[in-house]
Amino acid sequence: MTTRLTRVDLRGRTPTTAELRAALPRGGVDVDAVLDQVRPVLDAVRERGAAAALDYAEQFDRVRPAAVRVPADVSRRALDELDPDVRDALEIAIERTRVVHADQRRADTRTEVVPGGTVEERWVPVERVGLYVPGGNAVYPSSVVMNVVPAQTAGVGSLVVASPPQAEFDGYPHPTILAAARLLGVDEVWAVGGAQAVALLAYGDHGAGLAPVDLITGPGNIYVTAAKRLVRGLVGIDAEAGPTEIAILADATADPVHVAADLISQAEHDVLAASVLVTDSTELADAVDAAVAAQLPLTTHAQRVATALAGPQSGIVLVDDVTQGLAVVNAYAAEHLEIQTAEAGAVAARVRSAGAVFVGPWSPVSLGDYCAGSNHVLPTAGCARHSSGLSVQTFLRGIHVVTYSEAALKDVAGHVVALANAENLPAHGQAVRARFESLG
Ligand code: HSO
Ligand code: ZN
Repeated sequence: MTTRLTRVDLRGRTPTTAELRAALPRGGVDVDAVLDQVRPVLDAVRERGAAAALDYAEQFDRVRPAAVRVPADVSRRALDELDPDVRDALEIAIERTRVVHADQRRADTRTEVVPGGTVEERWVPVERVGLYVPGGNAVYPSSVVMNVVPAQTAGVGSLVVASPPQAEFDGYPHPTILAAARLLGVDEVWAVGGAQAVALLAYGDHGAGLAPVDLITGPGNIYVTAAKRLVRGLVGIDAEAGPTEIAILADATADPVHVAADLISQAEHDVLAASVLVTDSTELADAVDAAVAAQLPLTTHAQRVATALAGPQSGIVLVDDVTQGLAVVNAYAAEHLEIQTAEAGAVAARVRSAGAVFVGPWSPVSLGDYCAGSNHVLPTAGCARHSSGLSVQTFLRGIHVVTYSEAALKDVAGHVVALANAENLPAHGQAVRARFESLG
């Protein structure tokens, strides 16, 4: 198992942002490449609903649940039998996540543009949301929390969770997922995964009692992502989640053992996960390499981690100083960015692009994955340049409500007509004029 991370040396160079992006380690999954495989799955589920989804589960995963909708007593039993320590931890995670997300709720606004002319912005929750919770390498009850809490805080009235059926649990999703959903008060859970789950949520199945949703959130594998891309428009989607990423901006003050542990922690998700250290200290870089080598054999998923760390998406970037390091991490726009430098708070304040920032030696990404109160569904693959993680806002729509009086309309009528004529849309102007012409 080789563990020395690939190095990119930017010292003494002043690359542009575009050059930086090209030089930095970054993986990527080719979602386009599987679209043709996913399309027939969507078509089949649109035509045959849950029955088709069951057939795909059997074909792809060799599992067929007795019922696609998880019966209430199965979920109840999952919560009753949940390890008490896990239950306590989930309750803490839920509580903290609720506190943070409650503060995100936007207030409606009402602006008096002119006397007699107002524009309100009303924030209205999405009616029905489908939350996808992946199976695969790990079981993610924490992702149930991170999806459900902001949706509930936004006031979403109807929530449905979909998660892949598991052969060892009678074809139902992992009991910890069921327990988490129940703890959060979500009682509609469907044992369906992959592209067929996204299709079923988007199209619904009247006969099976599954109403279509308006928005689908939650990460998944490449097929789930491809399916989300294909149903986008018919339904909303949160984002296209790629493999997880951690970038750490660290200087000589950082503890290499902590840095190594954090790089390893996110590499544990996936062989395609990205772990990137950006530092101005070659001593730290060497010490992190050594610490990774020491810790790797002791970690449970050593092979998966080693593959992720050796991949082209992971590495150590050497920079002249923290200022150049900031340019690098801003260009990279990591899903998670740790700042382990002197004056970490001041350095963090200069970050412009990251899904979430973890400041100082006592704020590892794993804290944010579970119990910080922040959300762990975050933009990957550089999307933090233009997008945010999941929040209450994801589940709200802003509606402008326009109310003008006769006098206020009359006052601005000439300007509406002028712009309508400039766009060669005179009927637009006439719609205003007609109101005053009829009055003489
Ligand atoms: N780091 C992952 C979230 C997660 N970690 C769930 C553990 N469980 C993506 O932000
Ligand atoms: Zn994680």
